[in-house]
Amino acid sequence: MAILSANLASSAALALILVAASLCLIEAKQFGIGIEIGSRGRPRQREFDYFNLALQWPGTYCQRTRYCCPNNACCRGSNSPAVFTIHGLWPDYNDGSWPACCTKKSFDEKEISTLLDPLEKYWPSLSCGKPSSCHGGKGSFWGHEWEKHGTCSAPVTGDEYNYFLTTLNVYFKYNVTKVLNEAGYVPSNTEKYPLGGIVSAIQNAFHATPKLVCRNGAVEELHLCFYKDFKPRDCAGGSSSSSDMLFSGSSCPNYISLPAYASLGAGNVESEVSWVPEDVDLRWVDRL
Ligand code: U2P
Repeated sequence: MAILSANLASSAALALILVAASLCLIEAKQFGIGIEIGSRGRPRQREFDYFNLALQWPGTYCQRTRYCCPNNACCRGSNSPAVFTIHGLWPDYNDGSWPACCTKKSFDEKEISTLLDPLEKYWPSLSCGKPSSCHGGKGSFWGHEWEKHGTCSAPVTGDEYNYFLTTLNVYFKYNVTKVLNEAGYVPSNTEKYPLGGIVSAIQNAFHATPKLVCRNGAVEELHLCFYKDFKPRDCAGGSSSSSDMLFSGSSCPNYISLPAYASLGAGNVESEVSWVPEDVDLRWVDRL
């Protein structure tokens, strides 16, 4: 009898622990914390829903450049990029949140040494500032993107080399600059283009709706979204929303500009841009 009641007590305690554990998990999910407990008791990243290929428009970013240094692509003069360049490949959740800094793997530039040419051309930093790394300290733009987003993409994109290679391949396959140029949306410092026209051009080409981010009426970022097999999908949830609904909360007005790169200091004075050594910590000051 004593053994029976001891068994009953321990089963009840076990059931209580299991219920409490599953309640904790539900709560974590509801709050979008994105952390689950793995089989060995270690925190595990909640599976993300889709990829966001974030592109930046140098014509807009470079207008804010106040400091130059060798690795800031805004400072390349006539060789400065005239195409959308890569900001990052971000794993996202459908609720608008995202995981970040998912493993302890630090960035090692040696791992991507064979990709440096295309990375410098199509995934350059547009700033002299050094973004924070996930494990304290400051690092390169690529290091920041890998540690913050690449480590969370790893279940699909694998190691550092494959994260950068995959991102370049998706970028080349879905050439937004070409699509827009062919539809007549060419860089201009005088024209304004209808937001709906730009969105439609991309929808027609890729059969998915992008997200645009503007600053002072100019395109600053354009996001293309993908399922985890890299088939295009809408960036804003729901596939049948009209452009009007999708862009009602957008940072872009109905008519937007796609500024051409203007040599630094043009319109102002060349001396407004000062050159600084590579290792100075500007904390992204020229992006603010
Ligand atoms: O949008 C401002 C910054 O928030 C981060 N962001 C935004 C959307 C998203 O899906 N994922 C994400 O991380 C970006 O931070 P970064 O990668 O530049 O550190 C973005 O710049």
